Amino acid sequence: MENAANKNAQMTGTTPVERYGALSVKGNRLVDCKGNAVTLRGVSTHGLSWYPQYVNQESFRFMRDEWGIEVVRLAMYTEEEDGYCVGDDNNRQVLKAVIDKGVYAASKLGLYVIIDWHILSDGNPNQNKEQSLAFFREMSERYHGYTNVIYEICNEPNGNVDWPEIKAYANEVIPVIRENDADAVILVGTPTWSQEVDKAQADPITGYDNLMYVLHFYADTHREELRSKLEQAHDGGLPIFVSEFGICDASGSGAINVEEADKWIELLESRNISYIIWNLSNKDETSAFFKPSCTKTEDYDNSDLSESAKWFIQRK
Ligand code: IDC
Repeated sequence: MENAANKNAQMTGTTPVERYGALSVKGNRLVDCKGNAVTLRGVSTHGLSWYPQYVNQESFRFMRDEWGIEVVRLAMYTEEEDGYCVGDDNNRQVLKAVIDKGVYAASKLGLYVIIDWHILSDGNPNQNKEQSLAFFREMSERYHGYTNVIYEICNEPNGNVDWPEIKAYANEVIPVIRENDADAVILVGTPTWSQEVDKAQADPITGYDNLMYVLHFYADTHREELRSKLEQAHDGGLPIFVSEFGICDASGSGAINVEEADKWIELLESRNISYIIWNLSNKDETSAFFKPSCTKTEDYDNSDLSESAKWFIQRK
């Protein structure tokens, strides 16, 4: 990461959390504890049930020091692959232990960390709302003292669900988090796989501080049209956080499109919009950071990395 913040970090030896402190939202910007706009750049795990091995302190340390990563997103599927809402209580304990390990590692290293309720095939967040309420109650009780924790309450609403239903869901989950944690940044997904930020901008959630709205893109699928949707919503005052993107197509695989990806990053950087790339795994798909042949979970070499990973490390 050849940007000023990272060079500064290398010179001063400070961590992201030492540099920015407690984050909040001012207007359409994420800001640091001094009120200055901050752009976080980071990586998302794959599903925590699928690829828990990448959630470890040495992996995070390497990514912070060698790649300049400032935030890690812990993607916990709710339905797919032993998701939180489909397995038994033992499965839920296992997943929470991975989250705990991730939050602890990030905190030791001064990284920001996102706890992501990763709805996907369960496109309507209300489908597992009771479990979500219980989960975020527990998470916010546990981590309210951690200034580096960010909550993402619904990855990608999709299918037969529109903004009013998502908003109603958010209006139940947010107060549960706020009972324990008055200030943490909370990310809210938007309709159509977190693309319709225009709908949130037209009818934002009121009564709470430090909310941001999520936009996701996969650069070979989502191009100018989605960029202009982002620009309009952002110009209209909506605080936006790109908590997941890929430079391949929306399947998470296929050819990577560097030209479109560069246009996206230029736009995000120009507006101080934070962005997190999908995904930390060695799955045989182009969005995965590691080649299938790489089984390391720390101390990565350049030759272990996919084209997506190499692009990101250079570009961000
Ligand atoms: C993909 C994974 C893939 C997995 C699939 C289904 O890359 O290995 O089999 O999910 O669980 C999203 C989702 C994210 C998807 C990703 C790529 O948030 O879970 O991951 N994607 O399809 N939204 C748009 C794309």
